[in-house]
Amino acid sequence: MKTTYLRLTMSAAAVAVLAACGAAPVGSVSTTGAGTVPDPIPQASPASEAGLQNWIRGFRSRAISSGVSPAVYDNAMSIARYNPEVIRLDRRQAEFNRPVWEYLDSAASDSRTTKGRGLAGTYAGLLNQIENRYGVDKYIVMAIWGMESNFGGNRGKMQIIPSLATLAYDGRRGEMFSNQLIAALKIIQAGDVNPSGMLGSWAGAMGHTQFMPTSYLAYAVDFNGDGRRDIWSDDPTDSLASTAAYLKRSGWVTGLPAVVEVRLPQGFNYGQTGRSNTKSGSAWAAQGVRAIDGRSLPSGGIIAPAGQQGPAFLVTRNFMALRAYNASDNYSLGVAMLANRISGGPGIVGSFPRAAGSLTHNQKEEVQRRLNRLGYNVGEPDGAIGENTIAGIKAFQRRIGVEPDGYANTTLLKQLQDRT
Ligand SMILES: [Ca+2]
Repeated sequence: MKTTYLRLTMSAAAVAVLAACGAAPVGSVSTTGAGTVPDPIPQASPASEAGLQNWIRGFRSRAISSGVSPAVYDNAMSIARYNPEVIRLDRRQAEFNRPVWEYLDSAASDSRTTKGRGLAGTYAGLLNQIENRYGVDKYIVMAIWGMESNFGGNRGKMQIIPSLATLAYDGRRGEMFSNQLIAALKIIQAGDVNPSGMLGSWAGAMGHTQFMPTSYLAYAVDFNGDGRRDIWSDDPTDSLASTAAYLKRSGWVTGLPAVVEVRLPQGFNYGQTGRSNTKSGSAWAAQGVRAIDGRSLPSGGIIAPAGQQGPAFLVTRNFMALRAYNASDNYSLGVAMLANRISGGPGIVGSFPRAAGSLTHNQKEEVQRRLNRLGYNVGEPDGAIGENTIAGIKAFQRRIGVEPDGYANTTLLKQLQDRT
């Protein structure tokens, strides 16, 4: 994984699984919000549907020899339909990159932080119980919840069995998805969920923290003791505890920060950067490396994801545990920064080498808020400048008599601030 740029993130547990399989992450998982009503499966060609049904008949003996009962197989696979949408998503060239700061702006945005702080209060008792049981920082668990499904708001509404069957039959990575399909069938067999209620994102990631079926089998827990490991319900209890269990099993060390933002001394040799080039905290300190907040340094490696013009971070063993969840430095950094902000911290203190005049994610949200306040109705602020926002900007620009180029930059923000 390059450190300066990142792929558009897909569900974390899914990436971990794909990485474990030696496959590249496949890009954004588009989900359409939580709920119990699954998205309808689009119409497939008769040949594709017949091909899948034939494949299902052939796959039966393998599933049964893997431990799935014939009755569970036949019942669950009776809802499998060829889903051309998942094939389209799987084949999409989704590796368009964006600068690390844009990713981190979005990961630890004001709106996500505010929502996370509110929910950290709502679920304070539960979060403390989970932290006590697993020894994993509750704000890290909150941050993963925020990153994976916007705190449960985007858990995915596609039926997992049809998606995985389609991907196993016709996907680029049939063997990996075949294994996920067998794992999904075992989850159904264990009685945790029924086939039609097993919903998630297009590539099989499920629940509040987007577990792939194999991750679920390995790590999911029944924290509320009702006999089911239920990551699909609106109640996030089992999902959040399962996430903590996953990190604990991935080597999380209680009380150790995952990331410490540092200031590097003049003349620092950047050849030493890299998460795997670990040194003791005192060895880094002897070179003049200092934590931004002045605390003593733990051992770890130093990463500078935007090079010497940007901020630097000391990353520890717990950063590696986050990478076990999703094998991306930027994802892990985003989780750590969102956790920092939800807990009341400042987020990243250093500044990235942004192009002059460009807006941060939070400033883009501010543009949208101010446009709404002026009556342009650009929708709920999300920091993504889309068609509605551009139309609103142009209308505003026409009103104030400047060139209506629809571009959101610091000049535009200033013009809005002056009028709202
Ligand atoms: Ca439960």
